[in-house]
Amino acid sequence: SEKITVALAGNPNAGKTSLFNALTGARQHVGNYPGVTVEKKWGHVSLGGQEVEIVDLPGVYSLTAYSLEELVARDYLVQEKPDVVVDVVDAANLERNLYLAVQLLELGVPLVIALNMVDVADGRGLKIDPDKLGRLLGVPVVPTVARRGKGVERLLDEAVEKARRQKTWRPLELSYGSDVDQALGELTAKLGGVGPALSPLSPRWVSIKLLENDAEVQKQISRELQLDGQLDPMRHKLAEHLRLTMDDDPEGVIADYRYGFIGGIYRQAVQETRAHRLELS
Ligand code: GDP
Ligand code: K
Ligand code: MG
Repeated sequence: SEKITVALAGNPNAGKTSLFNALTGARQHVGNYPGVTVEKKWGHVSLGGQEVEIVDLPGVYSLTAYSLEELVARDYLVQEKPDVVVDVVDAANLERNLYLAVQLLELGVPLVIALNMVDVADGRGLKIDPDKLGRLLGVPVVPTVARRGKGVERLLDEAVEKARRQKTWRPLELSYGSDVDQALGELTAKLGGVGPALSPLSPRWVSIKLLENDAEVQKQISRELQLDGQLDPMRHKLAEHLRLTMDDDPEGVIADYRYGFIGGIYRQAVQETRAHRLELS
């Protein structure tokens, strides 16, 4: 069978490198991503004759183009199209860490979540139901303690299984409220005709990035498609409307809806025990 590539994504300090080490042992390589001084680490592991390559992506909070790390991580996903992404989330800071998970779901990559640091979360009185979390997010969630190698075998099994099962990207479509959704609809319709040129990105994802004022995607669109003149008025109209009605910009509104989605899931999948509430008070 062909080699399967697994990319490890996650916030800084979520435990990516610990997981990478637990998975690959000594079979590691270090280099740089093309053209930038961001370190790239990759390694190999064999699973019942299946060769698996594991890539440790730079730690990021988001998939916007605000930092070099975010851009490198995003470009790697879009250009190299790993067979599956494992998002390493810090269970003790779950809500904040799920912001990246939601963006990976919106991008549509085949995804598995490593619910890492469950020992720390337990110690703080956070009871997280991994199966419920997985059902609500629509992806497998595997509890791990990367530092001690706990859960790592099952995680690798789930990742390989996911890579075999999901061969195409399936973007999660969230609502960002009626104003943004309407502008998204208009932009997506304009971009729809050039869909194949954007692959593996969906026209809707590109539209979201344009509304988020993503300079890299804007550059790419104006370089590869002759559409700038048609898209700018739509973006500006929405920005002006949101400024007047909500005193906010499209990025802010979109982020709020993402956090709303996350909050709903968190309340259903996580029980903050009395011990946790006492620790916070
Ligand atoms: P990265 O920034 O995502 O690569 O995170 P690291 O792998 O460097 O981990 C950050 C810190 O958390 C290190 O001190 C690790 O030893 C520790 N760590 C990683 N995973 C776990 C875990 O599951 N439980 C605990 N208690 N500590 C962990
Ligand atoms: K670190
Ligand atoms: Mg690291």
